[in-house]
Amino acid sequence: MSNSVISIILGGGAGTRLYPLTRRRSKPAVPLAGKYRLVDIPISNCLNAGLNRIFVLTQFNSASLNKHIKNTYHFSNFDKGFVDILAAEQTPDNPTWYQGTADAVRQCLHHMENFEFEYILILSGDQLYQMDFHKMLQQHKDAGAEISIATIPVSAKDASDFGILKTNEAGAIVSFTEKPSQDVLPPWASEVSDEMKQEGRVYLASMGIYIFSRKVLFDMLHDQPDATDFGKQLIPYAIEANYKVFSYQYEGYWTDIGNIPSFFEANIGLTDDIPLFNLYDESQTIYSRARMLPPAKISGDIQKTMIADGCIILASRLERCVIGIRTRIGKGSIITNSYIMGSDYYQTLDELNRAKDNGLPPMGIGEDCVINNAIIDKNCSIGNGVHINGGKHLADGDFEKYTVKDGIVVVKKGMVLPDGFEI
Ligand code: ADQ
Ligand code: ADP
Repeated sequence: MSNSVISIILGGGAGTRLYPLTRRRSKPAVPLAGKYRLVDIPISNCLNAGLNRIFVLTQFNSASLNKHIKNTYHFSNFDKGFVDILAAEQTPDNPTWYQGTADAVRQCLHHMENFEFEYILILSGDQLYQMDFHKMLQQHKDAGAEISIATIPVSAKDASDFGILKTNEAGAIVSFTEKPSQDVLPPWASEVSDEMKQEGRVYLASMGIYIFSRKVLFDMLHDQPDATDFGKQLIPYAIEANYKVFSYQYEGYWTDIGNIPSFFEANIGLTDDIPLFNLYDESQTIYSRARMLPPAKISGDIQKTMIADGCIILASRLERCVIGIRTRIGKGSIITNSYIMGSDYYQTLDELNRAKDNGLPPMGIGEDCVINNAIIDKNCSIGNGVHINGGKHLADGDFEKYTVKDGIVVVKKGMVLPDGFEI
């Protein structure tokens, strides 16, 4: 099957929804679950289905993304696999900047022309899920589809965030509306399983995961030069023009992680007793960079917390936290409901002494800190006795060292919060 499919991962537009995590890096490179990056999710889903020819389309060519891809995904000379980044390098005013999802794919088609393949699988770069693309491709072939869209039932509350569609008995999509407002929703309800009905999930939403037969995609992108987005223009056009567009219905765990609240929830959700997203399933491995770090060394009262390799933790208490690689936490600190991303390197003794001489705290989290409802980006130096109390009582805002979004405090990468700093 791998010879018949090319996969494209849409790695993100301007990246404003995940700001400030995307301040200095492209969205696919945002660290996830303590040791992964966002792009590892769609890439792993592809690799687990035997699809190993992958392009990642991104608006920014960040050093961290390049380095991560280069150091993580190696293929033998014999199986022709690759993960290649295709970045639009110009500014938003420049016409060659990707104008939208369909435009991004259109601008990159020439990179694909010379490959042998029959199908293109198009994926979003900001979703958390484990899906078997094998089954979707099989259904695409069996149904004689030209386009397949993965769909999932959602509730009325969520429906306005998605492309909503209706199918006939054969599963062919007969109508589609991108992000309908709440007042026009009711007629868009579909027949769904009893389980979904009980949960009020009666609207079939596009997951933004598409399979196109090769010629159909090339023809459509060529014939519709003004179509810049799949959801807004190309998919509605395909249905209107009577292309064979089918729904592939999925009912497993799938969530958007494209904004700060959903990204935060998805990470903290991993600390549940039985998380909805299973990192421990060997048949659906999530791949990431092998880093050769030492085991984590831990003291303290640790409840429902994931701790990555290379951490040194002396905290008083950690609860519902995700602690990323190489995190150092000092004595007496209490951290709850927080994602600490960790560090890219360990400071040397020289660096530590220099920081001390300059009155700066070492990298990591100091002693006697209290942190709740926060994301601490990588390489931050949090001094002793720092208090960060995130929650709905805080108004949204963007400050020099941190941003508040929906009550979640995000400390920007590499920031220094001096002893006693309070948020
Ligand atoms: P959205 O997610 O709102 O809806 P969009 O903003 O187009 O659609 O993003 C889709 C994916 O493409 C995201 O991963 C995004 O980061 C990436 N992307 C956006 N612009 C890009 C660009 N210029 N270059 C590269 N990548 C870019 C879509 C569909 C809906 C569907 C939802 C499901 O339009 O119909 O319901 O996905 O999440
Ligand atoms: P991010 O993970 O936040 O996207 P990057 O990967 O772009 O960050 O940048 C951090 C990189 O810097 C890491 O890959 C790390 O190997 C490298 N690095 C190593 N040593 C140092 C150092 N002493 N100071 C800064 N960066 C370092």
